[in-house]
Amino acid sequence: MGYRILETDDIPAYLSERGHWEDLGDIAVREVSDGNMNRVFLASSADGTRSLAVKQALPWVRVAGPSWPMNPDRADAEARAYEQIAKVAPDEIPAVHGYDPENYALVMEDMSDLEVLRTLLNEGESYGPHTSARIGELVARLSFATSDFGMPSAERKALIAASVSPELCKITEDVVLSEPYLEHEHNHWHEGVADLAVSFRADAELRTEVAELRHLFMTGAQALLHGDLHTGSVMVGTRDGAPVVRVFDPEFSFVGPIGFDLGLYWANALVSEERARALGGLTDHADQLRLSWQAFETEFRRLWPARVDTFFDDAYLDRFLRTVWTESLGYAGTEIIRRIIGFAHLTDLTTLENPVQASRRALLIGRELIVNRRELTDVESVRAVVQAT
Ligand code: SR1
Ligand code: MG
Repeated sequence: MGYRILETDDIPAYLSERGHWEDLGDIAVREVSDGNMNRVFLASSADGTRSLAVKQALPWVRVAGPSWPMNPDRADAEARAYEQIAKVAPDEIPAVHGYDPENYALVMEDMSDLEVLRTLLNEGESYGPHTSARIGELVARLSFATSDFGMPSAERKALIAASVSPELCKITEDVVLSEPYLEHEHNHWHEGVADLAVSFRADAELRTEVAELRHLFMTGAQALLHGDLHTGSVMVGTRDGAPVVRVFDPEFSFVGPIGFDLGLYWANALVSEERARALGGLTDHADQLRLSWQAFETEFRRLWPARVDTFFDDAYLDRFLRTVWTESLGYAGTEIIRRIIGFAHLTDLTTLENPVQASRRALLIGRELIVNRRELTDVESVRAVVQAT
């Protein structure tokens, strides 16, 4: 039949054809698309006992429309990433009930009982003690298992080849790692930060550091990444009295530098902190970089002795983790900056009545994280940057 773009009314028959739903008299569907790229539908039975999510990749960037074409095979990357993450952190991703490569559609667990982390934070809620630790642990498990430390060399070469994702990587290379530092039609910003946008474009030191991070993103095939691990890619809540953290939307997944995932998470935490500061509602924001890094490092070190060979010894582990830390800070800086003067902005700031002070602070913190990342050797030094800004 070929690729067809699904509308709300198509979902019942689609789920039935794919063997996911029997009683077509008892299904209600609504579209809940929210991200920049794809469409998402929720199907549920009248009594609420059954529900499923259908996510389909469109042949364009959803928020831009057909004027920005995009290969829908990014859904293949997402399905592959879920398969890999399921091997090491099955409880931290949604259950995938089926992938339809002809229609680039995933049928998944309905997570509408959970909340998007960004939404909660924007409402003034705290992270709680589990969220960032679970994120750090997930990144450690996925990155260790798909690195040369945790996977046989030939298997890893096959993973790298299977995970090549040129179009999605190009988006990141452009909208995250170059356009904000160039004149580009995608860029926009609040007039209150216009001077910083101009000065960042003329900032030779900053541009050279971003060039290094961009080049590493293009060449540093360390491990399979989520690829877009911001607070809008995380859902949190409670089920049966236990905290639940689910990471979703890994369509930007590819084999890249481990620090990219941590860096994106940290950037979004830091921007959220600036929102909370602007509103006078700071909660546990200042703890999140530490909690996620400690969990990442602890888990990576725990996994290490099981797989280490005589060449990758403990001294090399220390060196490797220091490098991941430094690169994570750099990527955090690029993510902050692109979310304020690039294409895709954050509701953390755009929904503030007056976003100028928070945006300016975030931009300056972002620049510091990039330019001085090698000197910021621990969590306290990063906190000192935030406090000194
Ligand atoms: C054109 S897409 C811009 C952004 O949306 C996605 O969610 C990624 O963050 C990407 O960089
Ligand atoms: Mg997304």
